[in-house]
Amino acid sequence: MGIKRILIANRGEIALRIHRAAHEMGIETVAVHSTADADAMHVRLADHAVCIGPPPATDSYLNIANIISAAEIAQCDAIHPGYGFLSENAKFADIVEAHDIIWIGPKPEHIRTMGDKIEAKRTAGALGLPLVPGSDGAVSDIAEAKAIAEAAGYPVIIKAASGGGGRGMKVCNGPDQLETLIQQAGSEAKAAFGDATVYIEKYLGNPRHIEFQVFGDGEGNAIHLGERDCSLQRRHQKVLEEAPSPVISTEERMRMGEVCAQAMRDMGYRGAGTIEFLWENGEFYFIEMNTRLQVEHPVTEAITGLDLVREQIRIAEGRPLSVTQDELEFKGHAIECRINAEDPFNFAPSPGLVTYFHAAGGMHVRVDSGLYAGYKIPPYYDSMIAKLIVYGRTREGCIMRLRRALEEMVVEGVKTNIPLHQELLRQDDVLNGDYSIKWLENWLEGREV
Ligand code: MV4
Repeated sequence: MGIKRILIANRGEIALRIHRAAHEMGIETVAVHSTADADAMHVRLADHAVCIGPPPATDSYLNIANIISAAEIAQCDAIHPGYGFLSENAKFADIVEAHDIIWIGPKPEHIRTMGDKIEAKRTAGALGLPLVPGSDGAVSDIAEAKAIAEAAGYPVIIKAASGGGGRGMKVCNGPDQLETLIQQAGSEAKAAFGDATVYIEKYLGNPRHIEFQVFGDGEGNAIHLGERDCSLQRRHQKVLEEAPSPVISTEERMRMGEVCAQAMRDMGYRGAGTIEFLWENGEFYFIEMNTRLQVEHPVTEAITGLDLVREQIRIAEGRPLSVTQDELEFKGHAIECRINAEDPFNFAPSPGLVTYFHAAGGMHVRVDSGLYAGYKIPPYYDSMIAKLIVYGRTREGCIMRLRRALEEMVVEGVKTNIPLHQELLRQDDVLNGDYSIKWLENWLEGREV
């Protein structure tokens, strides 16, 4: 079924990204915005705009009734949720479909399954993905927990079933602390997510975060688009991502990518997905699956040449995947720097008036951003104001071009983390691709300011 008008249930650069794919397909767009975003670029570019509430996201970008009303009033036949906000809310996906509006996303049942980390792990295991050793489901009984931890081997990590994104995790070094930490993790999970369910895994000490991009048509066909390495993180916020991973060989990519794609075929998965692994000593361990488009999807676009948002829209229209696995080629190297309005040393948010903005340009340089001179960055939302995505034939060439692009980029009026990226790209470990999920925080601790 051909989509004619999409409501974009998001803001910032991802709202622009969706608008661009839609317009290139001849599809109209409707922006929604809070009162704080009336002057935002996503509102200016869209064909129509609807105000959905006051600045706090709970009253606007998370307000399901207002968004559905906006879609009905503006006669939209589809909704794209972007990332964050309502993108992984299965109830929202159900409501959208119940209103006979096309949900540009995975089947609600799959969003629900992957939202419960225990269900996600059980499903992934049944589909043949390699798991981190640990409990087969929730732990409640302490004797059972001790046996599981003993079998997995200490240290172990206690995670919340409703968690994700690193919240509510506890590392346990031996049996003496296990009971206390399980109780702590459970009550913190109850307070944060309304669900005290926890599970146990062997704690991996120094892994990399490697994720595979997948796409399914919902009818049993699926492909993988290779991996991204997202190990450079601070407090579970990714700072720089790259594709391909510097540590994965072509053979490993094809083998693991095919395991992921086959799992998606067996599920009948629909739309874009990301299968997250921890990687240590040459082994992959599934941790979570994200049932949405990710912030870092452009590095995959750069090395495959595929427009992932266009692909999402096509699938939502019931059309087949536009490429077969055999037609896909992974070519060259891409790196994304997340540009945040924040202090580059203490990471304090720096909202306010942008007095001057000059985006980088030139060959193989992409800037996804709604920033402009005179724009006032509101304090209510996350601090990411731009993504700089650079492509090169080789990783070395990509890094040289990225350094050049960062030199060109000018943002005045607010502080940004551009100087942090410039410093990062002078570190030998980063240049050599020799980093794990611990690297960035360790380096920041010893950094001279
Ligand atoms: C782990 C782990 C070590 N061992 N699981 C953090 C976010 C959530 N998605 C999973 N996380 C982790 N799970 C086991 N068994 C370490 C982390 C972790 C992490 C993972 C990916 C990227 C950055 C991280 C930073 C700290 C901890």
